[in-house]
Amino acid sequence: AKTVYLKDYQPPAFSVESVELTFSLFEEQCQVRSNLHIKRQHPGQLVLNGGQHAEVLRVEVNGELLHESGYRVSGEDWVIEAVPDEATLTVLTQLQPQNNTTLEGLYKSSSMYCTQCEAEGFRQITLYPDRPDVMSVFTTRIEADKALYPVLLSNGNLVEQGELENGRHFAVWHDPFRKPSYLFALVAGDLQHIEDSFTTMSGRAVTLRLYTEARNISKTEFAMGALQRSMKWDEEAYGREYDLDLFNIVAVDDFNMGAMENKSLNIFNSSCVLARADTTTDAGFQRIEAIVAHEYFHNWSGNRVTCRDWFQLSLKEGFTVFRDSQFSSDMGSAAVKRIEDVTLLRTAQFAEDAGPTSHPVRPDNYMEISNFYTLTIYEKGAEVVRMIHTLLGAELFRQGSDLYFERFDGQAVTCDDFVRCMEEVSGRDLTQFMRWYTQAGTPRLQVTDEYDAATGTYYLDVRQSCPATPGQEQKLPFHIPLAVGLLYPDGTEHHLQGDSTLVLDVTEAEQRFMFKGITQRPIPSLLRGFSAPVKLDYPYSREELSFLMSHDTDGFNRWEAGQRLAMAILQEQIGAIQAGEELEVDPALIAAFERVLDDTDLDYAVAAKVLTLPSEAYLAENAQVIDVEAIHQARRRVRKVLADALCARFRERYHATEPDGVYAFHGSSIGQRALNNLCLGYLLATEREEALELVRQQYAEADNMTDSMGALAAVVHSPFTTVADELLEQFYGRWSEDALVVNQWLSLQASVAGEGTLAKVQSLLQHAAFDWRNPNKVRSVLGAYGQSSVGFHRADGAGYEFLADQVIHLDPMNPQLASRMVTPLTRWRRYPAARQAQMRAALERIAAQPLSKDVYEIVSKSLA
Ligand code: B3K
Ligand code: ZN
Repeated sequence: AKTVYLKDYQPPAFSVESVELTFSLFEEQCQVRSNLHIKRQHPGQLVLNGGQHAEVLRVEVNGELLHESGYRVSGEDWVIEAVPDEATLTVLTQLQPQNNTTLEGLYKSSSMYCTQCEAEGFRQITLYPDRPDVMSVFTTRIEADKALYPVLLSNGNLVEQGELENGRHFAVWHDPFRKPSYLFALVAGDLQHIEDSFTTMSGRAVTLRLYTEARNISKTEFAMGALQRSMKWDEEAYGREYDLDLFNIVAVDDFNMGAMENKSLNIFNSSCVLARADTTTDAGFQRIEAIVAHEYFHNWSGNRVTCRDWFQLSLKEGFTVFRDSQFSSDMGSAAVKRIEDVTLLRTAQFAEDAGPTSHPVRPDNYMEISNFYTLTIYEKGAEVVRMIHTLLGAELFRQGSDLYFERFDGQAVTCDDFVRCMEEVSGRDLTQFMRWYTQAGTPRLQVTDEYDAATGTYYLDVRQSCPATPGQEQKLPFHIPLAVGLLYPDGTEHHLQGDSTLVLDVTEAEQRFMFKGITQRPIPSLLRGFSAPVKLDYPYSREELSFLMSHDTDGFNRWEAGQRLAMAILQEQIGAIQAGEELEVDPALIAAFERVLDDTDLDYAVAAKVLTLPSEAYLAENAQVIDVEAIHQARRRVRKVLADALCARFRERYHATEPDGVYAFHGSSIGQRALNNLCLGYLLATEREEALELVRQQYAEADNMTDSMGALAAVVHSPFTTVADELLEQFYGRWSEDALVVNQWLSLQASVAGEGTLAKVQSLLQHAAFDWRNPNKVRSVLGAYGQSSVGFHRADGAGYEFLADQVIHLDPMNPQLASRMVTPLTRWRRYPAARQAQMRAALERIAAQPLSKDVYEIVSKSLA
């Protein structure tokens, strides 16, 4: 497969001033006629991209059939040799959406047609300069059978509709905003909708519609509210107003990603938009609210201002994730949101950054761009924007974003353009900061300190480094905002330049910071709020961590101190298990947990986070060599010790926080349920029968999915397998008609860390509820299985063999999805030698197959 390089970027020779598309949809085939009005901008050839799903029937230039001598085909691209500087091109293609299982381009999901064009799906519909820096005005005519497809949607405004012969009808949509082809969308189906409205800050009345198949209409209300909240928030927080009279959201069942921000016609994976209290957990609601916001925010950060090329993907994704995380913070608990974001980053993104597919926030090469919709582009990209926000402060950051949107409205730009706006408004030099965009890998900060009582001076010595990553042996120092506070042993805080938190600019490989007027040796609170995506070492004693857990004024760092304490204790247990020794679990952890359980003033949701031990994935990420069994056993053991020691406390807190009345999705009751379910989990970890009774009772009485799932998950992950099987069966019996609930049921079973999981997963693939064509099902089973700890990492290597077989099976159907499923195997270098060999063998077996570009890129990079 060919590699594309950032350094080879050339602006397009031709612009497309406007484009008219006509889709004639029939059951056996669809025809697409496209008229492109092109105009020369630069010297060079006209390149039209094509794809294997679009059969080209005819190409005309200014109404004349294009002769064979007039073009050459290179791969799937058409290079048109002789074309006037201004011309109209007509392209006729034929598609078979019903056979398109890649879910890219135009395809069928259930009974509806829909499109997914980002990044390079539009070329699967028609020949087109399918690159984000070609922006055009689209007019789209759709013709289809009226009975089967009463609803016909595309971007912009509906300008015409009417009847045709043979029971067919048509609709014409016009989008006045210039946009790249990746933002084009079309939907045709038998859909119901709900409607509401939003009045923008300048008084424009916007009609909001949410479309689904009839059976899902009762799950649409929450997303509609989330959309309205997002529209309001973007006006208040960023001054961004919606720009058309209509905004549509459509839910589809078969979708490779979460959702897509097509101009005025967002298309969502049904799992990321449909919600109801009895079918959706609190976490599910929160995720939906965040994704609705994310896609809506793209209207400015992505659509009005888009990316020049796909290397700049984080320009829109990093910024938009940052924006949606600010929104979620404002809607709920800021501390909890930060803890969740950092948890995801430190487990999944750090692991990616330490693996064979590690890449910078702005990559400089790729084979298949679909492989670059990664945690690094999204989550680390958001952290990079967040650091700019920290360095500039909220006010200057807002000025910078205003300047960015104003200056580049209607353009396709780069990450440098974004950062330059931030430099201009602030007068800060962000040249060194740009290394966050170009250097991959997670930097490490090693901090030590010194206190000179005689002069009242305190020193922090900071040393930074960054491991080598593929293609980048040496790293230059990063510009790292390090937020610090200093606490005295009595719990008071030293004020640094009038504030409790000071942001240090770490820019050198080794740097000393000096603080004067320090009256006693302080305990440093470092990297407050996780001010940079780095690994931080400081030789904290367990006493200091316990102290920070109670006294730090930074909510994030109070949680972090608890995590560090638990990590230290878990890591020594792992060591003991490896040495075949018994080691007492440090009572400091029990005491710390007890204090949290006794603190009834502490926010429930925060308490639930503090009482959650670092995950096996996080322990693995922090291990030199990942010993899956030892990690699993150590965490189980510590959990059991905590549960036994604090059993009465957990029972008290469980009963004390009975949720009040009927289910409501709002802050305090979300926290209550989180804490209740956490306590229930610990109670069951004692393995006492009485805990099992509580589980049964909660399961039987629950009026919402959070509590049903809380009970079910607790027992499924426990040794009480008979009860687990009984409840699983009951659950399926109740929900077998609801695919989104069944997916939760599938993934719960596939994620069990146990010997029996492989056999279970094999049987789930044969279950009536499973469907290879539906990515949510595949993710629920294979994706969850890859995360099942000792369930997947079996000593006999059968988990790896199995996953390789499934990837080989899936790749011809859906390369994008197959490529995602390979991820757990790519991390082979982190495991002991025997596992390495087994994982490599599985990868080599995949590599020996004829593969899609997607899977080939991931597998070949992993074996390199
Ligand atoms: N921009 C889309 C991602 C599309 C991925 C295509 N392979 C979703 C989002 O980030 O909002
Ligand atoms: Zn996005």
